[in-house]
Amino acid sequence: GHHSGVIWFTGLSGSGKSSVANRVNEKLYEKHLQSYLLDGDNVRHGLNQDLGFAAQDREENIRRIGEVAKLFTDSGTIVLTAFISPYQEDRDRVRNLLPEGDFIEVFVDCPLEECEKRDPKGLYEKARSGEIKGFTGIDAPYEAPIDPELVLHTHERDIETCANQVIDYLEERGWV
Ligand code: GGZ
Repeated sequence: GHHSGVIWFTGLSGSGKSSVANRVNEKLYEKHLQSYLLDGDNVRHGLNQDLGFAAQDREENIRRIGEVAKLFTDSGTIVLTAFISPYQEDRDRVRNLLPEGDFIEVFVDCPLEECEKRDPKGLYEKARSGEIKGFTGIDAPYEAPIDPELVLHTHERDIETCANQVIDYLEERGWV
């Protein structure tokens, strides 16, 4: 059978959250499952365009995303989210919003040095030079998940392998 719930990807900028989440979303589509991906492109530019990157803004960002994700699950949709979500407390709050077992925390574990080397948008360079202040991993915190359901090593495995790891886990859990 199929189950609705939230697959919550967390990790540094450039860790590969969006890439893996997009690939998982495609694979769910191929399995004829209803799924939806929430990410910076469709949330930070719309619903949350009033929010920046101060700690309080990030908290509110994650709170709203959690509420939206919950609404989507009410419609029977599997929700994937791809946000840095740097605070354990904020992630736990979303977990506690949902019925037990409906929240899968996926730690996209990529070393900072690798994210910085990738620097697809040149943001790390700007953070190092002080042009951007409060950048996660440089001068703002990232709290790695304490007890995530899944850990993906995106610096050692390709996107396809990581996406399959998520799908395998969903099969184990009986979501797909
Ligand atoms: C972290 C920032 C910042 C700061 C802009 N810190 O690589 P990106 O560009 O596409 O991903 C980052 C994105 C992070 O937004 P989130 O909504 O995921 O963050 S949080 O969950 O912490 O609320 C990066 C860009 O926005 N960006 N300034 N200061 N990332």
